[in-house]
Amino acid sequence: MNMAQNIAAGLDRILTMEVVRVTERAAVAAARLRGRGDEKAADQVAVDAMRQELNRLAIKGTVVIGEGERDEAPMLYIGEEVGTGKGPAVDIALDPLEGTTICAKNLPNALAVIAIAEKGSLLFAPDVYMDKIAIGPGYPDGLIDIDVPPTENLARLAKAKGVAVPDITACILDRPRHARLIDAVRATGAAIRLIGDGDVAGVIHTTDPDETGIDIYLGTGGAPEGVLAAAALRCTGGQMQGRLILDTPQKVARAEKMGISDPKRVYRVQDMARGDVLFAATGVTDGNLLDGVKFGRTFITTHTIVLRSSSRTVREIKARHQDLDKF
Ligand code: VTB
Repeated sequence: MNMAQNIAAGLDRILTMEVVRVTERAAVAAARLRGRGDEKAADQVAVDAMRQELNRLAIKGTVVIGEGERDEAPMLYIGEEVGTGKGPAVDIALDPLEGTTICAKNLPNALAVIAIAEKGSLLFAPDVYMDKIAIGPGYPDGLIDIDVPPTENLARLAKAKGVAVPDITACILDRPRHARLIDAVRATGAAIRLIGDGDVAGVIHTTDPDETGIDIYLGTGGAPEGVLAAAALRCTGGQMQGRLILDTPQKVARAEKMGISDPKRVYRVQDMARGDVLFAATGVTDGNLLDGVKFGRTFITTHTIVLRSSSRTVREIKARHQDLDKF
């Protein structure tokens, strides 16, 4: 494919650079409220900041994964139109502050996150739980399977990596609902990185185990977070499977209204994020892959990762912001 075709086929590549400002700005706003114990306030400033910057982008964007339904979220609600309106029609999944509690407690891996994709190419997921399993790139397709026991997935992964199971580290959200999963993983001798929140980061961490120390993500978290993580994996490579937990008739009905006819369907990365996808995340607090925002006396630094599926380029952007008034 030559470059002209490449551009015609996907998103305008200028967006790859432009999108950085969106997560940077949200991250800086949230970081000002790090460690203040006020999750709501941190989330609110991140939402405001992200929305302002998003509305400067030359796109005709629709939020497909956002802060919630219109009646519960005044800003960045599902269905909200964002951008200048003069530009390509795109779908947007976002989380201005992924890990509000992490930010409020000033713990690692809070992120400002966005994914922009060609219209119609992101899974329109209801805000329910999703069972998830993910590993990084470089393994044969189908190595992991959400329908086999975690011990089997760990054994398969260890074998493919050429290590013993106790050399594998799994990332799991620290929740009572994961007690049995945690016991099962521990019984194999594998290590667990228990995280308080932030499973978008947890999944992304599997893509670079040498850096993060995490080989596999297991457990249930939010479905919207699942789609965001899948968007990242579409760009970096890696495998993920997710299944919505639709355990009440109401949830099944809600999902059906969003176009989901098979409540038990297993979604792979490419089912959750198709077409050309851009993904950006800026660290709010220090983390395994990204540094948090640093407030210097005369400048602010931010650390962002920007990914694009069609070129599979991974960019890290460390920015020094000297015009402090812009935030
Ligand atoms: C995860 C995590 C989020 O929600 O998806 C989790 O990534 C799942 O919900 O940061 P519960 O908190 O109910 O377990 C968050 O913790 C918060 O959105």
